[in-house]
Formats: sequence, structure tokens, C-alpha cells
Amino acid sequence: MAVLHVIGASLLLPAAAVQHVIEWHDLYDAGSEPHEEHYTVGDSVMFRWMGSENHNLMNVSKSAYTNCVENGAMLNDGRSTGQIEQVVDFPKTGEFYFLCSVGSHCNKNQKINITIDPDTTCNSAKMMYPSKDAAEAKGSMCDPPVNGSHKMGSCWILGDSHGACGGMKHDMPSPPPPAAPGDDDAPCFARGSTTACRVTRGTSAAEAFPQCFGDAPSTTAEAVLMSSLTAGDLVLASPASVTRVLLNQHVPSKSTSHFVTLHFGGGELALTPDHVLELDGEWAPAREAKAGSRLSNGRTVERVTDARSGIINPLTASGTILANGVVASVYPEWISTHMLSSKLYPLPLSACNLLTYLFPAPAQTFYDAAIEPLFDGGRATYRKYLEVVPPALVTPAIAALDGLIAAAFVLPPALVVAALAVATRGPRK
Ligand SMILES: [Cu+2]
Repeated sequence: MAVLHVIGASLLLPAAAVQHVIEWHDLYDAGSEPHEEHYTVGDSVMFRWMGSENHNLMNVSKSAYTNCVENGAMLNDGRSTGQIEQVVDFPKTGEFYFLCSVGSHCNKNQKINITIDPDTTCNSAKMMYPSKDAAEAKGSMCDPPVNGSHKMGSCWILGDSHGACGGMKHDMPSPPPPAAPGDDDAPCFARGSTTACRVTRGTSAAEAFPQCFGDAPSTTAEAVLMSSLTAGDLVLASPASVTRVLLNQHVPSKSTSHFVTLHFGGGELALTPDHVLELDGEWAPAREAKAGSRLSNGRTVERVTDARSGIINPLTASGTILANGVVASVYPEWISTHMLSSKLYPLPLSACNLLTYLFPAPAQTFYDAAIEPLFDGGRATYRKYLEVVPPALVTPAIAALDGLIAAAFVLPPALVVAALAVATRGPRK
């Protein structure tokens, strides 16, 4: 973490520089889409991987990056054992290019283009500005006008001491527009770092919880990486309830996504920004979490950082799952209200649920082979389908999708794939 300047009792913190985490191994063989991130000047990135995964990290020129040429500065040759954490600082704006030069890893897309943007967050209600001129221009608008400015961190502060502006003759700059929905729609957990509590049949939640999260010996329950779950597994849905995994989404997927990581006393949980979890006792998307937000486990979020990582998402019959000890839904924001308020249908009384209950292994195999590729890379299709449907018809619409997926077990796969492709196209305009 970068330096935080705390001046007296005031809360005039310059935009705190952030350390971003890139799970370097997850980028290897991760589709053909370019990996790109935008960070802010002063931020740093921790490239993280295991020594046994045989990668290195080079900082290269744009052309070396484009053509995967091993020509640049070797930042870490990856020869150490255990977890490697290579931190790169970005004190200046610009475009930066990184790749792994082991074998054909770069050609397999293990590379990333990081753009470092100027710090625009100075333009905040805290009277911080990106330049002296901007601060003093704002000062002239104050009522009465405020003269002078001083520098703190990478921002300029209005006035001599604490940026006081008695009243504004003009409104403050409007906040940036919310990020458009896009690649971050997938309701996922970070693949490499999220565990669930898997229990054996007949084990109660009260017996399982201390085995996964306490000191009790692990006999009938164990914390496992979510990516190892499969249809039919029993997991804790909350500290007090057990649920069944209907299907584990994205098991074969090589996609990566942007994540927010919530750090709390004793642990962390990384989710895609619109993945819904319990914050301050309410269901809310992960991107709304901030320092001070209370999690379901009674812990408080200490800070929020971001990461790029592989994806995983077990769908459960209850619609929730205990992830690293925290109650999270298995849905993204746009559908969670409907799904979490639905007591009977679509879950748990859906055709899919029944089929995965009766035939868990074939259901998971079928999903991995036939359904996952349909939505991988085009993850907004469920959403496109349901967004055009009036609220009253959402349940029938889900039923139609559910029926189609369930039909997959009795119809030739090609027919189902064709039908799903038509169904997810939505109504013609
Ligand atoms: Cu590599």
C-alpha cells in the first residue's frame, strides 16, 4: 500500500494509491481476448503465481508485446519455490506491457497491457484537484473566494490548510458515470482463492461449520476450493444451513475477470463487482462494499482492492453459498432480487434442480460440455434474454430456459444447442 497522509484530525486523504493483484497463472491460455487493465498513477500491481507453475514476468515494449518477443526487462524469472509475489510500482502515467516468456505462454495470451491514467479522483468533494490551476480556479468560485493552494500527495488542495470553501457558487463536478455493464456481469468467485465448506451426507451445519472454519478436526466436512465442487455436492449455504450444488458453472472455463477483493479480519473474499452478497445485513453487489461494511460473518471490511483472476460459480439450490466463511448469493445483481425472493420457483422446484438431483454427474458433464461454451465469452446472453422480459413474466421466462436445459437430457444435444441459441436471442425488435 502506498503512503497515506493523515493531516491532523481532518479526513483530507489524497486518493489512496491501490495495490492491484493479477493472478498471473490465470491469464495463461485464457482465451484470445486481450488482457487490459486501467489503473491510476501511484498504484502498484502484485503479479502472483506459484513457483511450481513455471512462469516468469517481463516488462517489454509494445511491439515485443504484440509479437511475443522475449526482449525486455526480466522482472522475475519465476525460479523460486512457493508463492511468488512480484510487485510493480507505477509512479508515472503511460502504457506498460508485460508477458511471460516461458515456452509459448505469451502466444497463449499470458500477457497484459496496463494503462496508467492520471489521478482524476483528486476532483472530489474533498476539495482536491489534479493541478494547482484547477484548485485555484475552484477557489475563485467559492463564496467568499478562497486564495492559494498547496500540494498533498499527487493532488492540490484548495486554500492554505484544509481546503475550506464556505459555499460554492457553482456545483461540484458531477461524479463519473457508473461503469457500463459488460464483462463484469458474470456472478463469479475468484477461482484460485475461494473455498466452500463441503459436507458429507447427514452432517448438520452446526457440525460442519467448526470443521471448515474452526479448530474441529475435519472428519465430515472440509473447506475445498470451489473449483473442485461438482453437481450433487452438499455445501454450507450459511453457518446454519446446508444446500446442494445444482451445477458448478465455469469449471472448464479459461476466462478471467475483474474482481473486487474484500479484506476482513482473518481473511479475504474476491468476487466480480456485481456479485451479490450480504453487506450490512442486506443483499448488495460486491462493488458497493467499502471499509466499514459489515459482512455476514460479523467481520468488518477493512479495505477493498481489486484483482484479475479466473472465474468459478457453483449454483446452489438455496441460491446462497458460504464462501471463505461469508454468505454470498450465487447470482449477479440484475437477477438476484428475483432469485433470492423466490421461495419455490425457479429454485428449488425447477426441472433442472430435479434432474441434477437425480443425475448429478451426467448433469455436470453435460453442462460443462454443452452449456458452458454457449455462455462463455458471451456471458450476457442469459441477461439479454431476461432483461427484455416484463417483470411479471420473468418466472415463465426462466421456466422456458430451465425446460430447455432440462430437455437436454432427453433430446439430441445439437437440437438443444440450436433451441437455446434461438431462445437467448430474445424477441425480435
Ligand atoms: Cu508462463
